[in-house]
Amino acid sequence: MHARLTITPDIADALAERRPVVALESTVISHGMPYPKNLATARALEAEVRDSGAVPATIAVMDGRIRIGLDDDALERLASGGSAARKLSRRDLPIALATGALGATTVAATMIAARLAGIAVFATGGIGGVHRGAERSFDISADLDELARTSVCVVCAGAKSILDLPKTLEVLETRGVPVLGYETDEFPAFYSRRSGLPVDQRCDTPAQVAAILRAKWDLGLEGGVLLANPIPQADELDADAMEKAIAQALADAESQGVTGKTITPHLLAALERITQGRSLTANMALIRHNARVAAAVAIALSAAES
Ligand code: PSU
Ligand code: MN
Repeated sequence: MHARLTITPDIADALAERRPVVALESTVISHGMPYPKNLATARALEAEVRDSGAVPATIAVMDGRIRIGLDDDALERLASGGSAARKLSRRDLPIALATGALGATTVAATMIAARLAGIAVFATGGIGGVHRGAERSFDISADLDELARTSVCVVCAGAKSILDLPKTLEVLETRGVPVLGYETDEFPAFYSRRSGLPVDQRCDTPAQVAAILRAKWDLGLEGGVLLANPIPQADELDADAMEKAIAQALADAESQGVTGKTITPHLLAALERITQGRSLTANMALIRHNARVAAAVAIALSAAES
């Protein structure tokens, strides 16, 4: 085991026996949703993974250690603390470990931790990407660089259109990240199933996804694969109404001068207010769906390995 990791016994056993494990991030808990719905969601995600036949591994940083698997106390601490936890991306991990700060891991930092632990599949809600206006702000999430370099399959519901989706897909192409659609030909736009933008390959079964992961990593092509899984139809929000809500949230952030790592949490909270909680309900539904699909992929991958 890596010296900087603390892995719970159930996860360590599963990894040693090459049973399927699914990593889960913690920024969505601390910065993406309000307490106590975030705690309920974190627990529901673990249950989805378990009920689907894999072992959940929620990841965070506490007391100078990367924790792979959080017990009830740790989850509560993270969920109730809100933004008392630092939002950790690649650059922040060493600082949090050395200072002992409480830290929630973003997609980028969760990928790093999962890779160190030997976990190949990770479920989240939405990834960070190229922000609208990035040609002026240079705001491009470190999640994209991480996908380029760290060998983990990330299951998400696409990206919110608070981001510039065509530019996000361009960067993923440049950086060599395969973008797969789960039962879809289109890259989903988080609250909506469609964006009008194509994925590189549609996959209709977990085995098809696993075959692409195997092929990539067999070739020695380091780096992640993005599996985009659309929000379930019943939970989808109206695309035009969301576009208006997003425009309002962006204007609100701009007038308040919000930039850098605080912008994504700020926009998520603004959207929740503007949609009177409907964005939060949709977020909880899609992330649970992603946890189920990630478990199925982890099972297919471990079957292919044995
Ligand atoms: N997008 C969402 N919900 C989230 C995030 C992004 O729809 O919770 C979080 C994830 O943890 C993601 C991070 O990795 O925000 C990206 O932040 P930034 O754009 O600062 O890299
Ligand atoms: Mn950013």
